[in-house]
Amino acid sequence: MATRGFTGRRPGADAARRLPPGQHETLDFPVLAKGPTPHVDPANWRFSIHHGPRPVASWSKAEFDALPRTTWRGDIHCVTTWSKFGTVWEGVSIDDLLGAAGIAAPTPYLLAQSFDDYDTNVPVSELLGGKAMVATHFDGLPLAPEHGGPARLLVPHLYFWKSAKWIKGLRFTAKDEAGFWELRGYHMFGDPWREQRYSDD
Ligand SMILES: Nc1nc2c(c(=O)[nH]1)N[C@H]1C(S)=C(S)[C@@H](COP(=O)(O)O)O[C@H]1N2
Ligand SMILES: [Mo]
Repeated sequence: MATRGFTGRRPGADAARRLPPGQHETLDFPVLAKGPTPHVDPANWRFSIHHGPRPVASWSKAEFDALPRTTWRGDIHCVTTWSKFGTVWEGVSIDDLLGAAGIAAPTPYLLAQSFDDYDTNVPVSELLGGKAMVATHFDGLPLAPEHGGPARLLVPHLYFWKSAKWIKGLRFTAKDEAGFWELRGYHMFGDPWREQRYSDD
């Protein structure tokens, strides 16, 4: 633990074990997005699930806030090579979301869709079993707008572009359909431990 946090030096044993290949630790929380932070008013916010074009379930902010809550602590990894250790997130797990909707996943794939016309594809199996949530809080505070507030997807075991900020819903798709960055050369799956940065990795 002694060398944790001393950036610019060789990582200590703990950091080395926690860092996927080609990554380094950062103590900041960098902000990255394809465009400016969209204005998302929590009063009008709705979260919806679609199966293809068909609406399946939808929640207002108040309804969403009444769903069962989950906390997750761990490390996140951005494809631009920073990793951040020991982040703490709170929100609604995808398991609890589907449970509240009263459905089982109707297809093996989905697109997370955002208010800034961003989307990203994730296999449903990577979101279930407590592996992902729609996060509303970071480090005990409501998620800041630049980090995706009021709510973002959190899929911490995949590169962070899969964690769609300003999320408005999930759309189940029959096939694995490429999202915004996946259409622009990024990997369809994005496992940091297998260094799946670009489509041919
Ligand atoms: N809606 C939306 N979500 C997004 C993005 C975006 O442009 N729009 N960028 C992605 C990328 S490329 C990264 S690395 C992370 C950055 O999250 P952060 O700004 O909280 O660090 O958000 C991801 N989620
Ligand atoms: Mo990114």
